[in-house]
Amino acid sequence: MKDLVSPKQVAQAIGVSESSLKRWCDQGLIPAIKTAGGHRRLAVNGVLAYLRRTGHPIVDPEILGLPPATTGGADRKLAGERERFLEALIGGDEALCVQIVLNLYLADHAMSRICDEVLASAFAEIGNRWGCGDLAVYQERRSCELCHRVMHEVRRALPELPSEAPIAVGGTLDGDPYTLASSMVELVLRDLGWRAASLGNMLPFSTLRAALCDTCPRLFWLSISSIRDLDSFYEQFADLWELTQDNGVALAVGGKALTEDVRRQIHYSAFCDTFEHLASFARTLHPMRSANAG
Ligand code: B12
Repeated sequence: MKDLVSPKQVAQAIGVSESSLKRWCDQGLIPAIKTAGGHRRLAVNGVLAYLRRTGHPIVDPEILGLPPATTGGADRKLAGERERFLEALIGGDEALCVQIVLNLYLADHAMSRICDEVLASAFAEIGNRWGCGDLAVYQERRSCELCHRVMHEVRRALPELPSEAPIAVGGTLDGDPYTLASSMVELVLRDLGWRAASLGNMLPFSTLRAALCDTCPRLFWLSISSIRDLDSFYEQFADLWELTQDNGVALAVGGKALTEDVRRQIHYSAFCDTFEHLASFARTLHPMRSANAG
């Protein structure tokens, strides 16, 4: 995806006249900056936000640096794209994966639902096929790498956030190699208007406490798919919880390792089975527009 483009390029990419495009910029519908020479330049993520809001289609995505067949506008159903995404992921077709997710985003599906119903659902199936020996280990690993690259591209497509947007940070604990869920949390929250940043994975509690004090978030998240030592986890988690409470920070947790037994031993603000749960919780802290329901 390109960063900045001219009004003429955008007009060609979406099949409208350059004068209409300039009018939309002047009306503030699409954010534009002016170069030193006085020429307008448009950020591609700002253009995509406009296309998402209005459902306007793209006719020549390559001008914007998007994968071919990124058409936007179309009435795309999540269920219809799930299988296509899974096969593209397993086949290692990165451009097709990016295109599928961007088209769902442009069709105004909430990122929480795209992550739950397309991305996470694909990995559940990859786990099943791997468990049955129907998928080579390299295909599973490549799918993880590819999914991270897809999420990186989609994150660039999301609009800039105002400096007053609430902050959210989080990651995974030391001993937990699962990276996908935390990156998805970042996307889901950014789509809801949060300045969310995943701190990465394998983070010792000491550095999580430091991050919490340094970044002053409104929301802190932990994705917990694997716990190395339960006793030390309970002890350190309790300290982290206390720190969140002292600083007025909400603590949202999720992940397979948080069984009912484990959850009974810890305190948190919200446990989320899905990204939709997280979106509902996040909206109670910071209300935002709701995207397409379907
Ligand atoms: C990818 C993967 C790996 C990769 C991860 C790489 C990476 N970069 O992340 C690697 C190679 C590390 C791996 C290793 C192993 N894996 Co593995 N793995 C998977 C797989 C295919 C996908 C997991 C994933 O990331 N899914 C995508 C995320 C988004 O979905 P999710 O974790 O289900 O999260 C959902 C919710 O929990 C929630 N959520 C999660 N975190 C959070 C956080 C917040 C804040 C919120 C709001 C929500 C939320 O959001 C999601 C909503 O749908 C699963 C299959 C499956 N069914 O889960 C197997 C799976 C989990 N692995 C399994 C196994 C057996 C292993 C290994 C033991 C294999 C081995 N012999 O080495 C090791 C163990 C590693 C360890 N220390 O724990 C089994 C677990 C079986 C069990 N019951 O325990 C599974 C289920 C595969 C299977 N069908 O057998 N694995």
